[in-house]
Amino acid sequence: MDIEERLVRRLRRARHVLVFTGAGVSAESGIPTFRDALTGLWENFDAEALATPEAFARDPAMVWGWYEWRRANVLRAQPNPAHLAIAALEGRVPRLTVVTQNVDDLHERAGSHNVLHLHGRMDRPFCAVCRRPGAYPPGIPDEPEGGRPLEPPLCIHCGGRLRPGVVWFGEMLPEAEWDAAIAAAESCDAFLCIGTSSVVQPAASLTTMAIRRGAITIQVNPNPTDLDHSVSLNLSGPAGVIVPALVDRVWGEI
Ligand code: BV8
Ligand code: ZN
Repeated sequence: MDIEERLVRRLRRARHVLVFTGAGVSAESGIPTFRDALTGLWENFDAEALATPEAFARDPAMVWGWYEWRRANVLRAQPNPAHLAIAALEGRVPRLTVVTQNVDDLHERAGSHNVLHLHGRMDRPFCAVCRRPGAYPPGIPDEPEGGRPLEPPLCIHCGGRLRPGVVWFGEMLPEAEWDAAIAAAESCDAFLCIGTSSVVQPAASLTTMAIRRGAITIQVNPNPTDLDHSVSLNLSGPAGVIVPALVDRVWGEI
């Protein structure tokens, strides 16, 4: 991988590396990105409109069906070389913090620990009324391609509807994870921004926090984003190719 030697040296000296990921890091695992056009039952919807408490209140079966279809995709997917390279970093840098906007568990299945999920996790449903945790039946839901409306299960404690364990638009981020992510962005000396369009706030502000404090910031994305001219280095290409090459080049063979 062709990176200036001075940047390689700065990365190797980093005491605290923060890896910040978005939906693009799971793209090569076959998971559509958040802003990829929706398909099937939801093709006339905009993800941002579906991922809201209002949409769930208006049509719980439409929203729950969408998450079940996505959850089936994730259960069938495998971590890709980008997830594996990020997990391999854990043993190679003095301190690593992984912060993700994704609601899948592919970082964990690749071997990463203590991943900070800013937007929740799809595998942790809870009751929309009493907020107690719910549980999915074991196995992969047998969702037809393109999905279907599906009534959410009811809470065993209060009879309320279960909802996906994600943060919807207009909802607050989980406080502990968000506070930890800010602390990491304020203290890291290297920041890898991988596979995100950087349009969703406040998550996207982590990159600008790192830039402001002078950390070396590297963006990995096959497409341009608003951060192209602010980061230290843009590596344009798919995460599954770029991230393993970057980790090998800087921190040794995976
Ligand atoms: C909040 C979980 C405080 C659900 C998600 C009006 C009222 C209220 C709030 C707002 C408002 N106006 C604006 C806001 C703020 C709002 C926001 O940012 N809106 C945006 C759209 C402008 N934010 C919020 O509401 C947040 N809460 O602000 O609370 C508050 C509360 C009340 C009132 C006021 C303020 C909550 C945001 C969380 C939303 N939930 N997900 C679910 O997943 O279903 S966000 C959703 O977007 C996903 O989590 C996704 O991860 C995230 C970010 O998107 P990306 O990950 O970047 O994915 P995207 O598809 O966009 O891009 C993929 C990228 O990958 C692309 O760049 C592509 O080029 C690249 N790529 C593709 N292939 C590859 C690749 N990269 C590498 N390799 C590849 N192979
Ligand atoms: Zn309940």
